[in-house]
Amino acid sequence: MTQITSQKLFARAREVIPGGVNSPVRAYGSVNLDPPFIIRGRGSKIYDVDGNEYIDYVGSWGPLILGHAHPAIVYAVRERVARGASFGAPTILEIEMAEELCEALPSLEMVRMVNSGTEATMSAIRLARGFTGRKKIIKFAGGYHGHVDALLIEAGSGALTLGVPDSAGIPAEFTSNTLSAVYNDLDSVDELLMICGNEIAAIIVEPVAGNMGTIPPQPGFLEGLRERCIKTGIVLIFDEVMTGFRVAYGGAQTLYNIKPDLTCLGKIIGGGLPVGAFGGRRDIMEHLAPLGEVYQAGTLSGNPLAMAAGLATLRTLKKENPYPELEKSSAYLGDGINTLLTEHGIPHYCTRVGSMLCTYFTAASVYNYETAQTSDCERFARFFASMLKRHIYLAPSQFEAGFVSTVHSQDDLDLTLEAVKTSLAEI
Ligand code: HOZ
Repeated sequence: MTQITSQKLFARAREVIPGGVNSPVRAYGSVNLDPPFIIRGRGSKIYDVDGNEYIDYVGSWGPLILGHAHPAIVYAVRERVARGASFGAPTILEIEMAEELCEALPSLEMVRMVNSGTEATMSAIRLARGFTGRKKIIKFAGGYHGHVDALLIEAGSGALTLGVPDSAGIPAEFTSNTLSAVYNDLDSVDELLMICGNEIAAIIVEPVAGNMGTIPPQPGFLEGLRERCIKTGIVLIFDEVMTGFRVAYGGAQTLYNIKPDLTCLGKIIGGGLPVGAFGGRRDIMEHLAPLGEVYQAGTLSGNPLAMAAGLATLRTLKKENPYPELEKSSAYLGDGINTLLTEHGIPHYCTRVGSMLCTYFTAASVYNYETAQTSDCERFARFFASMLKRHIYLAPSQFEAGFVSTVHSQDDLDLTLEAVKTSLAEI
């Protein structure tokens, strides 16, 4: 019998899937390796077809704050699927989800479910345009809000990793109303407002930038955006796809005490199933069809399986309030990595907000797109390979965040730091 290996599967995948993957970063191009094919996950660990066990800090790129195959989520999904996977009709679960979200996030008065973060940001932008009657939007360089045509301008995440921040296939007309400002730089926003402030429908921002590594907002930045939007009638959109229920139960808006007008959510609220949501001020949300004139729809929106998995996750988080513990374990890991890098004399800049963290291989302080790009990506690739060899599974890109979950044990963290120590000696 021929042995199944990741290498063979990758070759087979490349025949029928472009690049062998369904999302570019997974191809491991920027770390010059072939990706392991994952067969299962449990708790803090994932397992590949080659028989390796890894301590996982990707957590499906954020949603798995409770780890893999959490019993409450497994139970909820099993129980739901046996009663039908999708109806394309209203269900109680959607109301329960909307109520949970509105209760958790101070700025949410109404919410609409969708199937991905991309759909959430795309729909929020359309709604902001419909509400204000204005065309232009501002995003930030290195910000990534999914692969929406109008938002793939100086984009982070996979686009930044692959060095193609502006995608082919998007006519210039589609992005001509998208303006790019500098993250953590209110002057850059003011310059745009001065030129065309009254044409701007929305400012969309990740309150903690999580797609150019992890970059916290500097004091005053989010407050400054809030003030300017109030003054000019611009809709402030927080993209909390990553930060929602991650940096605090109520998201970054609770952590920093700022109320956006609209919020985009995803990841954790689906407990590992495909999901997204956008919501906010009632007077804005009421412009959505069928109440209003802004059209938005989807057969699988509010899908019972995603709602069940998401509700199980949110209720577990609410009941157990793991955030103080998560802060401690993430600080232990983040500080440990920082100390080891200093001891090895390797230029670095470590960032962390709660259980999101990043290590940049640079001597510069990192606070925006330009400074993130000073990182030595070759050194990151060597570090990544060395960690993977030691069974630590990190995001295969310098420009993605790492995620600590509630089930990473002290042993996991110590083994990880041990692996960091050995890896640093090799790079
Ligand atoms: N760009 C995604 C994370 N920021 C990666 C998605 C994936 O490959 O699953």
